[in-house]
Amino acid sequence: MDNDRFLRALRREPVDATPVWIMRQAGRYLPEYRATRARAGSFVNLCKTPELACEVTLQPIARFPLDAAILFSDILTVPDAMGLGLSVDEGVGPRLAKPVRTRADIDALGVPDPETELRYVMDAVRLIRRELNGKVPLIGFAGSPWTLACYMIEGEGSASFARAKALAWDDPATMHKLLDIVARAVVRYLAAQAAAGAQALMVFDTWGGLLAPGLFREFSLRYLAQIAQSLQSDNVAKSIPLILFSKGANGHLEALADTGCAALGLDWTISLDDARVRVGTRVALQGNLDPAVLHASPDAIRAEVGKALASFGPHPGHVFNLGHGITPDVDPERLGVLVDAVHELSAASS
Ligand code: 1CP
Repeated sequence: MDNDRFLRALRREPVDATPVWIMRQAGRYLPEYRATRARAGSFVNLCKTPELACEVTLQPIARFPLDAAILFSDILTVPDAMGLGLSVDEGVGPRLAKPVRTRADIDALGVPDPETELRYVMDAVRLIRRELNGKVPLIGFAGSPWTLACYMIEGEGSASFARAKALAWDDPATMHKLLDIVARAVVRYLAAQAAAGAQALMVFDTWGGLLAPGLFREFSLRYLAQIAQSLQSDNVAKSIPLILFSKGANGHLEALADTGCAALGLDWTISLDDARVRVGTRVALQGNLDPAVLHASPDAIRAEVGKALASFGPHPGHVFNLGHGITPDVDPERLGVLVDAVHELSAASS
């Protein structure tokens, strides 16, 4: 591995400069991404064609000195493989043709075999590893059971996912049945990505923060812990660092750190020093600038990077990132300013 800063930081080992990667670093803010997506014909085709998924994974790595690549795919490939039918239309967002609404719908679900129904993802992981040729590590990922269940029930994005919450309140046993099968699907999927060559794994619990504390523990945290534990009994995945990102769930950082994961992703509503004091040295931390900082001037971006590095302080175990994904309206040059600032300012202070 030419550059192992990211993996060292996840193990809380000293590094020469703080590693940085960006959620959604391959995406619509890059003209080269928009060109490949147009060639693919649709977002789903892009995900399902390993050569094209590999191409867009590598685009941000070619442009910026990022310290990790993330598999180009989507969390909704798993519901798609479970038979729900994913489409992503320009300007509309993801949609599932056959959402699950009844106990019978949920009883009919099975755990997909990653090397058949999700073979295109495993082929993409193998191809990306070959093309990266040791330049930077590759991150594999999946959605959390709660976040996937939100989309599986609703059939599309939502501000509140009220239909999913209503199922949790009205029929908790059925909700648990759904979360359990999705959790088992996610474990198999992540273990298969590790076997195919992913060098770190991340679980996106994007909608965990929509849940009140009791509901979060019962319907989100429990399944994140189940995933962390199950991966520990997989021969390959047990040695691969796991990052959990529960957006908006800062009230639960200690409990998330106790799941056995290697690192926690943080959104921008908590400072890195507060988070570090709360979780101690149990886990590394990944984050956490407000993505909107990329609309500010280069000077302001550098200043905010400096403040975040100072907030984390001179300790091992920081992976720099935004607190959520980069948005399509960002000028790519601003991301270059951020990445350079992370390396320069952290190297100067270490
Ligand atoms: O039109 C397009 O090109 C589609 C836009 C797009 C992109 C670039 C979607 C549809 N997905 C992706 C890629 C993607 N999705 C990655 C790629 C790797 C990277 O560079 O980071 C990853 C990790 C995801 C994960 C994902 N998909 C999440 C979790 C992370 C997060 O941002 O919170 C979620 C919630 C989704 C669902 C989804 N897929 C696409 C969109 C626009 C959304 C969000 C929909 C909503 O707001 O509910």
